Amino acid sequence: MLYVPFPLLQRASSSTPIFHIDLPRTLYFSPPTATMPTTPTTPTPITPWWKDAVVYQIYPASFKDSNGDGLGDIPGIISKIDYLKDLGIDIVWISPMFDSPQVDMGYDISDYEAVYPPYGTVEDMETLIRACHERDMKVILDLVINHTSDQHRWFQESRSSRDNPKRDWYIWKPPRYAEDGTRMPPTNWRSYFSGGTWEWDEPTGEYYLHLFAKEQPDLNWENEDTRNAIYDSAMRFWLDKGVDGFRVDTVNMYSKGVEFLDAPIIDPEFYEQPAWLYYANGPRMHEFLREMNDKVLKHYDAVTVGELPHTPDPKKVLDYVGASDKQLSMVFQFDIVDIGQGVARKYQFQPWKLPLFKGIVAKWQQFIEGTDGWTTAFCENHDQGRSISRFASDAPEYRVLSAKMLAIMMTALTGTLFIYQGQEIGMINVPRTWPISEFRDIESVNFYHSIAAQTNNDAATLDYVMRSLQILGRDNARLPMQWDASAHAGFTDREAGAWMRVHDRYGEINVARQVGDPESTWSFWREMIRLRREHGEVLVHGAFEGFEMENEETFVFAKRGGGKTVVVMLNFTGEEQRVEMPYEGLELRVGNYGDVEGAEKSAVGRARVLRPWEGRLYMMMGGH
Ligand code: TEU
Repeated sequence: MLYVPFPLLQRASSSTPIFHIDLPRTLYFSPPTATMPTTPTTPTPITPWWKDAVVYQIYPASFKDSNGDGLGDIPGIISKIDYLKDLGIDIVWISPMFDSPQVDMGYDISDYEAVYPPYGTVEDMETLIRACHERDMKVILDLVINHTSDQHRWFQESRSSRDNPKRDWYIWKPPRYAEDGTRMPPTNWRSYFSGGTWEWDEPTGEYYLHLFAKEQPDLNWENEDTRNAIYDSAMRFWLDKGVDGFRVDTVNMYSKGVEFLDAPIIDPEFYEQPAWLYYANGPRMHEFLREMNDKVLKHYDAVTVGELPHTPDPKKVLDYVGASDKQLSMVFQFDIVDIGQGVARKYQFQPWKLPLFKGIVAKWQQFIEGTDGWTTAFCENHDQGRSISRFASDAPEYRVLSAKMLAIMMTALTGTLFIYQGQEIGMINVPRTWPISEFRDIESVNFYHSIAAQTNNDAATLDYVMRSLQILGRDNARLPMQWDASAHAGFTDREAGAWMRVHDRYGEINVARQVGDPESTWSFWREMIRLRREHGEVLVHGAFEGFEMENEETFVFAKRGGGKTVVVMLNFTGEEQRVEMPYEGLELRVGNYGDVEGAEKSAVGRARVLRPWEGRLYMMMGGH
């Protein structure tokens, strides 16, 4: 193995930028391809505005605090719009900023038409929307309509009595009784945040359903009045204020079906069992989404990206994203972010090998080929560990290389590209040493305590839980954004610091340090976004082909489209690896080692040697 210390690599890299792209920043449309006839015989379909877009997700609590209370806010976001524009972002997605008791960080909404006061006001949101539109950027919000907060007035009414007109807006069921007369919930379903999905309501003598926290009761989509109220309050209210679409939370769980059956036992140590088979992708799901489009979305040309867990079958995914069926613009299929999760319990980390990862990427790249569906390219969000720590290496000598290697991969993938805040500077997971008391997420904290109770605080089991949380825990993505090396990473002026601990290594990994540095992860992402835009017909829209898919060390794939061919070679190890160039006549355009000229010197025929965590992108104008 050839080991080159990282600082040497940095110095060795050429001082002239490796990119020579200076295109006008016109967005949203693919440039016409070379093969496109000048006088088409059939009308050329216009690419929707959102396909070529690069989306940036903001988690309001952790992005930027403007008023020194330790919590991010909307004026803080507004102050960073130019930062996002500069990076090359087209669409800003704001995670929930609605009024909420914050049991699940705002995914428990008590009023769709109000903003959580510590984040700001509806007027602040209007200013934010305007600020984005003035810069040719779009804004999408989170649409959380599987459930509300138990503090929402709809639920308050629903639980007030069995004959309240809104009783049927939520899912209420009578108890079952065991043979000995013990009261039992209607099913054995496990909620996402540990424990069961049914909460007993003593005053009215029934259980209500909550797939997530007990403070997040599920809405009853079977009731037409409920659906119409959702369309008005959660959707039209904001579309009328100018938002350009939605990321649709848990988009496949609204139709629960009519039968409520016990789930099979796969985790015998608990009564409650994973039950998504019974509540995901239910019988009326597509009907509901068509209705939502027909009644609301189509009147606004709004984009939707649905969150689609528990759906491994490409045919089923296509049922949601076929353009002619007018349901969703695209979805986040979960295979890539589920990597490493346990089957019966999410936070029971399972080691995995690269062919699994490659197979997943290939599958969700290729499933739309020959169809009218569309896909997404993403590997991070607010529910996931950081990609460098999960899929590459966050060791000090490899962190930057890993970040850039993954940036090459992500920006070369077909579909709409989503970047999560901090990904552009290579933020990494929390250190292994952080105890559970530093974690804030209801899912992680509840899981830890449920296992502690069930094992009587068994040290080895809890250590494994902590290891799993350190890799997969949602809090990894929720640490305050690292703006600079000053106190609290420049996220807040509050003396006591942010609402959640900042990462120990913010001094090395922060925006201020990277923005002016042409060798930084941030600059690399920016240039890759520009390259993606310049070659959208192959990078955003091209056909994907994978090579040596069983190889456990490297990932080589090609993209073809618009008369262009691209080959991407990625080394997922800390050692040198030999790979084969699948096509001839390609030129090296980008490399994460920066030495584009030097990198090809060692090439012999088709053989190439990739250095640790090296990523390269080759290109040829003219297809095969
Ligand atoms: O997540 C829904 C979801 O389906 C889960 O996979 C989620 O990723 C979670 O980690 C459960 O293990 C959405 C939001 O993204 C999440 O933040 C919310 O907590 C959840 O809905 C409830 O609204």
